[in-house]
Amino acid sequence: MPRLVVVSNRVPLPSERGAKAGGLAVALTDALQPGSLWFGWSGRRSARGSATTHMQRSEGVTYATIDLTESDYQSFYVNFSNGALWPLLHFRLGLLDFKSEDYDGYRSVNRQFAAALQPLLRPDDLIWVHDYHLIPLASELRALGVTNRIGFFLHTPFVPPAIFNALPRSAELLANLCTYDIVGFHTRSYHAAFLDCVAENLGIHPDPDDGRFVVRGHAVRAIVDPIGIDADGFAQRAIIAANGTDAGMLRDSLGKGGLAIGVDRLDYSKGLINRFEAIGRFFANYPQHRREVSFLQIAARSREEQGAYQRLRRELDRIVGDTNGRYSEFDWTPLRYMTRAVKRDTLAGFFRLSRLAVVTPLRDGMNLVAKEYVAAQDPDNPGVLILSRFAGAAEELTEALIVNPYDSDEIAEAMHIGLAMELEERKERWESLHTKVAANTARRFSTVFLNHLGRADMQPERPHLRAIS
Ligand code: GDG
Repeated sequence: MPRLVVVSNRVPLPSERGAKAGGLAVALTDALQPGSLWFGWSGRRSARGSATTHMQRSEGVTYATIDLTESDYQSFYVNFSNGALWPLLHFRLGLLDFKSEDYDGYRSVNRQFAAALQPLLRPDDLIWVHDYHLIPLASELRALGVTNRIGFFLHTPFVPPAIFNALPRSAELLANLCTYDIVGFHTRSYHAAFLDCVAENLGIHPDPDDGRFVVRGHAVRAIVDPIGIDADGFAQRAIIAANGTDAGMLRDSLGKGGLAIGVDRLDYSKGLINRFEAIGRFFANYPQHRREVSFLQIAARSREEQGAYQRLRRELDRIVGDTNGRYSEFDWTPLRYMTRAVKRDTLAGFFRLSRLAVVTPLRDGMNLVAKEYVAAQDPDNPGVLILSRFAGAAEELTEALIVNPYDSDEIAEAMHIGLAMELEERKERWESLHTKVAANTARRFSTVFLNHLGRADMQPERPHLRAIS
């Protein structure tokens, strides 16, 4: 069996797990059989940068990491990846900040990744690259003579050509994506947007259903492979944690009132400003819910070095103050807001306690919180999921209350409807949602991707490999 080599910007080292398990680490747990290799950035900045590769083994998996210099970190990670690509891929052209020197840094770090990874590779390794930080990695590996099958999965949305082409150097990035053997997306609409970019920019018209096309003699296949979660495992955590100390303290603090919850990284793509405005509208338009329900928003801080995130935080602080000032009673706070991460088990327990989850990103590749909330519910008394139509998860989770995240009144109304919903309807909706969340697991996600990647060399057109080998 070929060895799996996972490459991602940040490697979740075993020593760092616990407080904050990211979606990627959780989704790949099953795929990472003993013997696999996970390669990427250590999360450290040092003067030596990528000169040394640090090796660590845990439970049979090898973790290989490199450091970045401060200037590479700024240009590659902060500026180009998160200051240009992230807003672009979330339809936020107004926030796109492109500088050619940052793009050069992005290319340079991808070259460093390739140079450090290449000596660790074996001829039959399957290489699976993750996310927008590493779009050029396959091109850089090919330039070093690597002939392995290489797949890429994009965790964000993909955008139509009219948006994609706004990014200077988008043509190079599209060409880079077309050097992978398999390119995976969460949803049919991102897949279609990518194929539209290929059609418009390269003049190649891929079959929209099977996503196969050939660029300069190289066969590429674009696939739809929605990421999932380990629903049973998460449900177990939720059952235990709902009876634990943290959930008990939260329950006590609510008195007779109910709980609504939001959990997101503190990111402008998550629609927090609109959501907080909706919470104000909710208490204004439906005063019968004052005192009856409290909203808990957990928004772990992220990317704090960027101006857009600092401005977002200031604005959220302002709205929380305004909402609580307006509606609080001396013994009731409508909107509880914390910007620290909480433990994953605690989160699972809080989900189980909550009568509503409000998941309203303006754009989101998938959104795992929506799936985790469904998994955590008590089948005999499930809560209601309110979900943005612009989360990838909305393509699957159609029995949620689907809202336009820009419409605060619609979100407020959905909260009212959700709280008033009869048990029978809640159960019906939840059962359909749960069937999907339980079927579309993290294991299925990686198995589907790796099956496609494993078969990639069965495609007839791979002349570049013959030319190199
Ligand atoms: C990207 C894409 C796509 C959140 N706060 C805490 C915490 N979390 C956990 C959640 C969930 C994960 O982090 C977040 O995953 P999301 O999918 O919601 O969002 P992104 O971080 O933006 O992830 C996204 C994903 O990649 C996978 O492809 O779905 O669209 O943007 O698991 O529960 N975990 C803990 N404490 C917190 O405070 N422990």
